[in-house]
Amino acid sequence: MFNFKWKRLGAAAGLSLALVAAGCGQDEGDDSGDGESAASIGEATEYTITGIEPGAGIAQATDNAVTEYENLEGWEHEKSSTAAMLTALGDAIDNEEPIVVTGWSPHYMFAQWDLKYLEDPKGVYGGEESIKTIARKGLEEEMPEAYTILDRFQWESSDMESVMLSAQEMEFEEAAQQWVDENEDTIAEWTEGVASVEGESIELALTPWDTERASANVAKIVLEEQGYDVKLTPVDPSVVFEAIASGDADASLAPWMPATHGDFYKKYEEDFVDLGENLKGAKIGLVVPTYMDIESIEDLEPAE
Ligand code: PBE
Repeated sequence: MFNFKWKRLGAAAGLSLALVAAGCGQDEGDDSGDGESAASIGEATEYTITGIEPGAGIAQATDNAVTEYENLEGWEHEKSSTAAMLTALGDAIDNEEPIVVTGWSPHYMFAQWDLKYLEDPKGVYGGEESIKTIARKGLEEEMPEAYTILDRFQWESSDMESVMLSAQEMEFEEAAQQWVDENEDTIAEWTEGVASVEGESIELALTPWDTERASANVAKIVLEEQGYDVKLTPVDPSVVFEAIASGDADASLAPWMPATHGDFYKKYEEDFVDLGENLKGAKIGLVVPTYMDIESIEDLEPAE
């Protein structure tokens, strides 16, 4: 899925990962590999899933997972921030220690490290997720030009990833501008036959993750080129839906469906317009380094 090379943490980390991968399947369980057995994963992680911001859809899903999987009895879902989760993941990998995190794609974590999703036989995290565009009722009639562009906004994971990658080294605004400049044909399709406007204000709600910073900043530039005055408002997922449903914000490209934000979606379903997918092939779940010798959430052992 990731067809670019993400900057590595360092050659040493890359090398040790390669060695671990090469050693896979040999001498299992008789040396440092002990850390990989299911029972000691629980002990080594203190029966903790390293999560992200409490308002995230994936945080809600993970609370559900801890309740629904009997083998997660006694496990704690520790919520903090995406940055803290990524630091903990990087540190664990540097030390080849076990760690279980809440992860999602598109995200550079999969390009930076060798990671795998744990199988989710109960389907708590859904299967394949899409990112959707929603608008407030009345937007189509009041701002048909913006509505048409937002309705046509569709891109691939690789597009979103390229903005996210550039944004590691520059502001999201700049990274989005770069993508817009390199994808004139796509933008031309989105804007074909759409009239320009004169400084009409439009507000897009987004969630505070890089995936949505990428899409919102691209939408902002395209709408600005059309003559709009665009405001981006980052809020928690629940507030995104609330803001669109109440008409406080005009549209959002942030909802992950059907699993991640399904509860919020259902709650406000009658009060917004669904413009369909803007990106397919997203995913959320529990993620571990590939050197860990488990494949499924059900392989984790209950706390004693
Ligand atoms: N995420 C990224 C968000 C949506 C985008 C998966 C961390 C969430 O869980 O709400």
